[in-house]
Amino acid sequence: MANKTLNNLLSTYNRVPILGCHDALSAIIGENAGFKALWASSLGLSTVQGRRDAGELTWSEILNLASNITDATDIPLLVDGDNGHGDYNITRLFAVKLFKAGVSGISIEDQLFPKRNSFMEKNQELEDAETFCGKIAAIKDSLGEDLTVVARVEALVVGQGIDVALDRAYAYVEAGADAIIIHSKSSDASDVASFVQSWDQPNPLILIPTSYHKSLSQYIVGLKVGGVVWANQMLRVQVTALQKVAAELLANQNPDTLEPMSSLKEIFSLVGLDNLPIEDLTYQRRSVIKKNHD
Ligand code: SPV
Ligand code: MG
Repeated sequence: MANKTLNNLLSTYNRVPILGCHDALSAIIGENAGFKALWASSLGLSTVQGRRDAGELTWSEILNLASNITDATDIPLLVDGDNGHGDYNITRLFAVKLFKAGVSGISIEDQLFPKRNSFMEKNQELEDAETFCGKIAAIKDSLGEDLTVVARVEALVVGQGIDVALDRAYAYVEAGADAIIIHSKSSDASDVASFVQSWDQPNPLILIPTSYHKSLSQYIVGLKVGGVVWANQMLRVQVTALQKVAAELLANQNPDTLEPMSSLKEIFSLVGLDNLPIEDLTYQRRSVIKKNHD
């Protein structure tokens, strides 16, 4: 068992909803809404930096972005660590730094460097299982129970079958993975559902139903799943909203047409700016207690 809080959540097999966030603000909003865990999406983190989800953010940039999230929230953060951003040594270093930044878990996926977003047209290549197992073991040997290691299986994404996916998942658990993400870019959830039905290990499974959420509903009852990551809906809705605002402001120069819109008071309260006046009173000129020196 690794990071207890995240593992406890996943081990209830309650299909814990995990919110994909892309910065501290989206993470705060998720926590306030009641989510019990967060996913720092590589797609989200990259896109809000104007980068492509193809390994263009370095691991140290991701570390900084992830620490903005852990500083701002109190619920467990699972960081999408792509393929570890290098060999076992770099992957381990990245994981150790994430742990020190307050991250609860890292997900690494069995794609060759440089990674490509799973939804890109061209299939990416898988890393050989032995090399990938070395990355898992290196993290576990350094961090043991402190960090949850989630191994993400991309076999279905590249068109390999359930048997390959299962073989890989068993090997990753043997190497020390605490949980498995079985990913798919299909709109049909049947392969993912078969994988879940065949899985006989205690290590929880996590799903990311970006493309197959509609189809999943017919299988989900009875599926033993630890967590469900809603990876990029916050990002996508934000983009639509921002595009609409930009177009309307340019066209109308009238913010009233944008209502409902968060008040400044609400913006202040999201990050605690409204606490500052009382903090100013307490700390800005702290009264000095005079000692009696006689
Ligand atoms: C991410 O959020 O970056 C993911 C999930 O890896 S997905 O984009 O759905 O593959
Ligand atoms: Mg990703």
